[in-house]
Amino acid sequence: MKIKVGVLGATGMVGQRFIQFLAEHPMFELTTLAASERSAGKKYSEATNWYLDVEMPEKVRDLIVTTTDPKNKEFEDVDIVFSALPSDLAKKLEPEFAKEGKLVFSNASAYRMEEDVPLVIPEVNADHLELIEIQRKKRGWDGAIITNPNCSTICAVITLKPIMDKFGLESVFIATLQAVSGAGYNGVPSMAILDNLIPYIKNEEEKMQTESLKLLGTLKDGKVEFANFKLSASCNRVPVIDGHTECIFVKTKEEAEPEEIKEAMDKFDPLKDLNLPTYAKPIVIKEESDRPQPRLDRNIGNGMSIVVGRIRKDPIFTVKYVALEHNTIRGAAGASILNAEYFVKKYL
Ligand code: 11C
Repeated sequence: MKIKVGVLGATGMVGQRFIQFLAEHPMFELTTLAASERSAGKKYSEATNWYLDVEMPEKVRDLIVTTTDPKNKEFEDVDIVFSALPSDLAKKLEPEFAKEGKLVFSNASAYRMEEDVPLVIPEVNADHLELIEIQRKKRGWDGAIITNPNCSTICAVITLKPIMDKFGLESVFIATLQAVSGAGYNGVPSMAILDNLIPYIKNEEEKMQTESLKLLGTLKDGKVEFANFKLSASCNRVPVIDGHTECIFVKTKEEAEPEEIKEAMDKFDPLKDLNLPTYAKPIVIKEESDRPQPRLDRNIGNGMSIVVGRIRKDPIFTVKYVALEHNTIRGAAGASILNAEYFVKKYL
């Protein structure tokens, strides 16, 4: 039997991506869509301004949107909620759902760095899910909050993991070129940045610098020991609709040739035998010297693969390369759904 699921923040950009992937899902039945008071009581098709490049699934058009109150009858049979709430609302509401026994798979940043909250990319640190038991005991919840990282963090960390495992990491520098959809619902109209670049994204560099070290850290005695290498990020908004590009410079502990790095990335496919519906090969390598490009490559693996190109020697670091991620799929809704699929397969 399918597990009943709901989406919090269903009318926003990431909420819509959740719906795209959950409307027809082999493990989950999407029954409940929640948003603000303004949308509640309306049919979903009337409550939302559908922004995506795919059609609104027929199944959700007539669903009546409810409010984000876990006591609403629409949440009665729901076991999992996916949260696309803005961070301030997530801070307040996600614990209310966890208290009511729901598993909250959250894309919000509110709880990512709390000691007892798993911050997970299943290909990288699935074992951190064990923190849930500590969280439940400490907070007295029947449910739990499980988070996925910021989109630009996911892109970098997936490519860094196979390098770290094989050669060790000493220092990493990342310059990002981030799509306007990362800025949320108002991002697309903000193509007013055409012919421009904004060299600042609030809190983004800090998130990349802290979340990456938690993700690549080791779980020991119920705590995450953060990874011990230096990471510096410089984040920029560019006039691309979907698809974050990152120029990544890596100094490894042991010597490594670009071909060896490429091989390690290409072989990295840790969950392939689990048959998770949203899983795709985590890293796809492009050989052409002008790839990856957002328009050509962001939908590879249904938007779930990180596309890497231009792996080459660097005169200061060991290697440098370019990575591309569909930021609202692999970097947000898809990441959260993959966490839930993994959790259900492993623990339920
Ligand atoms: C951006 N990375 O592109 C941000 C959006 O912490 O999940 C995602 C923010 C987050 O502006």
